[in-house]
Amino acid sequence: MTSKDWRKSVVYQIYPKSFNDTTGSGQGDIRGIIEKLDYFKFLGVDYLWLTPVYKSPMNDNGYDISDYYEINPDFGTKEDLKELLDQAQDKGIKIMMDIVINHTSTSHNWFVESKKSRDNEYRDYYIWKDGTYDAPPTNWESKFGGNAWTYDDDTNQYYLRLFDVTQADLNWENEEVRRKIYDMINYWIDFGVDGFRFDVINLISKGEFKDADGPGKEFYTDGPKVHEYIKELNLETFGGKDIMTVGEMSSTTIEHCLKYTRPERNELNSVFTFHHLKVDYPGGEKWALADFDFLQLKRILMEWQEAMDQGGGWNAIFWCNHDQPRVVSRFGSDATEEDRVLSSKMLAIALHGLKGTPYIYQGEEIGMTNPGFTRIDQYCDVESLNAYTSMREKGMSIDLVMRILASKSRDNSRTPMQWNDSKHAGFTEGYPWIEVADNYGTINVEKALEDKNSILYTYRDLIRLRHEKDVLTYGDVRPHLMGDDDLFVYERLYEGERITVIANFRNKAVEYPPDVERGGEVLISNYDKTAEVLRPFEALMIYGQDS
Ligand code: TEU
Repeated sequence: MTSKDWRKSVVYQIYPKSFNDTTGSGQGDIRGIIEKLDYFKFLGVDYLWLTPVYKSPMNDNGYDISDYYEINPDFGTKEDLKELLDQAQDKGIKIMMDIVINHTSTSHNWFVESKKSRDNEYRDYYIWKDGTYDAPPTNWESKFGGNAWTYDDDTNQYYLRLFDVTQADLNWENEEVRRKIYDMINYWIDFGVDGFRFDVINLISKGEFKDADGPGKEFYTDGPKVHEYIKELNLETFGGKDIMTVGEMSSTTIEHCLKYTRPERNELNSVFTFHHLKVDYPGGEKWALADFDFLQLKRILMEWQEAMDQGGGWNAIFWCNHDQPRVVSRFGSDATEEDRVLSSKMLAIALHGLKGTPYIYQGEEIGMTNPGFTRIDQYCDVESLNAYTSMREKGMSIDLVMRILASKSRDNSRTPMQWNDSKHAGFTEGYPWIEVADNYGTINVEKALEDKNSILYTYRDLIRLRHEKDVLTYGDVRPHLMGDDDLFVYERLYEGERITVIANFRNKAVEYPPDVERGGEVLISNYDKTAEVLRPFEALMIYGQDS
């Protein structure tokens, strides 16, 4: 594939720790990914994105990097990574690395030095500010709960950490920091990687350090110099090279995302945004139970589709990642086996017709579900454990807190990949670092491969269609029936071709919408034949001419 065609790619996200263990350690490793390359070849994906595999104390599962140039021995060696790149390349698959440059681990040598004294040469690599023992520099909240500043006894100052206490924010104002980051990225480009996912890249430019009315996001989200920094990053590293980039954008706006992705601005190829994944946060609160708001979901997805399309930007499109619960348990239904299969396929069809780069999160292609943990000792994620403590401190009952975690925790998508029905789902011969969901006897890759009607084959067909039909890549987006409570309907239009996507999000029969053109060939569906009405969770993609 030439660099010109990157827009036709489909990406598969791997969470290496939970993917495939070849050593019996209970944690997945790079050789485990190599072992499964034929599986990706079968699926037909173009890129694999690996969440961080660098040296790390793993307090946030690798998003706390202590050495950007080393591989965490739990995952293997640099030679393993090289072998993965080579073998993947032989099969026509490219590798994207995760780059975490908003912060480092506090075990990173830069921070260890920085913390030694106020006049240490690395002091200014991080954001140190004065405060008093009980009054931090500002009242900003950490994304993982509590105040965003941590007091250091030795030097009597606070350092900023928007995430965990062990994830200190880098000072991007410091040119030397930026230079070292660019050198590191160039090292990985020379190493042979084909793309990058930039972690929370829109948080790197901090503005004023003032108290906020809310959590303080406005002081560092899409901050004053963010575009300047990203342009510099582009120019100094991947710009002009055959490297695909996606920026993870926290609480961003369409206006900024157009700037991040318009090709002529030389920033990034594409963006992950999350507004559509907050439609089950009542009053903006993640740690609460609520049905998802279907009309809001459609509104947000279509607003981004249209604005990015018309403005010449580019979205990454996705239902799930390692920070989100499983989509079938969230926007579909896992109540019965039939519901799970139908609604997983429906969600896949609804998403893969959209404009942008589709991302598939490991296990989504076989319809993996939330594991339904019921005890706090089953959870590992730092955010979930903090949320547990804070909810309990507020006086919420254990029962309610456990139900909220079972629906919202990031660990929902971090349970081991379900390969077959043998012990621990074939993920490890040791003892898994986090429990395997107990439905692995029914939901696993081996079973899915044997059944041509499985969810896996729907994903495979959707990936093939993305490669075959230019209209899916380049077509304009035309939403329909935005006020309909049950159906998600849109068209894609390109050079006289039309694809219509109709998805029934409800577990009940619904009339076909009379005004939607549905003549043409059914490219893909989750039912054998069409009927007079749309059956429960029915979804189809229809291909025709645009008159
Ligand atoms: O996530 C950034 C982020 O803000 C989230 O999606 C976050 O997990 C969520 O808001 C919590 O509710 C990225 C990574 O994807 C995540 O795994 C890391 O923990 C985080 O950055 C810090 O590096």
